[in-house]
Amino acid sequence: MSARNQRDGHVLALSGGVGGAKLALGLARILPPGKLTVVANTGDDFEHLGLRISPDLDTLTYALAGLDDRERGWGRAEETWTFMRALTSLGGENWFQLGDADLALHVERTWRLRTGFTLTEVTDHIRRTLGIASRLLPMSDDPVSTRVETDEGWLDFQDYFVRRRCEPVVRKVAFVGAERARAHTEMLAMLRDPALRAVVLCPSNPFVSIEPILAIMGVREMLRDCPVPVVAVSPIIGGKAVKGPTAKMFAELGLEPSARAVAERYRDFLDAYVVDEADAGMTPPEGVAIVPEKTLMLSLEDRDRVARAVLAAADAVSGKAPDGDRG
Ligand code: FO1
Repeated sequence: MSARNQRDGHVLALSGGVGGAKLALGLARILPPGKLTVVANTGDDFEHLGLRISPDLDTLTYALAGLDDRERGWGRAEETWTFMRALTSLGGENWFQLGDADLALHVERTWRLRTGFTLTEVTDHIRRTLGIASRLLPMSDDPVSTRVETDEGWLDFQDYFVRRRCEPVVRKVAFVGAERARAHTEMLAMLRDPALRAVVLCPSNPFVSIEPILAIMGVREMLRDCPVPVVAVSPIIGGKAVKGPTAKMFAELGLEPSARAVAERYRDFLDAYVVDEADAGMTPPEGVAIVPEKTLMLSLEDRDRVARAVLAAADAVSGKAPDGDRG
């Protein structure tokens, strides 16, 4: 089959970690196997205790493999913590929790990267061994590091997010390396492929999960010229971020923490915007269709429902009648 046919009806999703992974799983569950490619933010990646850690790729991997810890939102279910206890007793840095099974993933990735595999190759190897049908790609194989300027100076993202628990006041967010990084070729090819069904922005933090992807050369421009519908799900419900520091960051960056404020940041390429019913009354940016839905995703059924609403919104924009088997 030519690449074009293979991509007929294919969906490309852009995602960060926790919130985005819920929708990515919903999309994977309702689409035919292999019809979903998820591009993950790698701005959160960092080296810790000599290990190469890619938190958003990990969260997406575990969610798509059904191995994720639903309460925590990150890391593996049924985890044990012998390594962390032993590390602590050795006086090691224990602010970043690494479960025993999770540790195996970081060791395997670090070893494979060190022997010369790319992050794309390592990610593909891991998702295949875990039986994940969807493709999972880093936004780039080049390093991009999200850093936040706070009232205590510049901090690496995990330092701010985990070690300091988002307490410092954020003034600016920067994506170091984004201007030099090469966007993943698969992502670029998909962004200009009219055979695609939709491009989906998952409900992740716009500042530190979605915008690192958009900051890479060419990505935002290609989204603007995308030949297929671009649909986003709001990460904010009724002025409160579902999880994580999104609403606090909005306030500290002087932006109203609302579904509308997020839509404004995507207005130059967005076709449709799935918002919670609590935000159904918002005035959309010019040319953006608003789709009210119950967007809080706690159960698997919630994930499926929101995924269906996203695809229905995309089909409505492209005027495709959603036939049965299209999920
Ligand atoms: N988040 C935390 O709040 N505390 C942790 O100790 C922690 C450990 C961790 C280990 C592996 C991993 O893949 C993710 C982990 N996360 C932890 C989550 C991670 O920091 C965030 O999910 C993303 O960076 C933000 O999207």
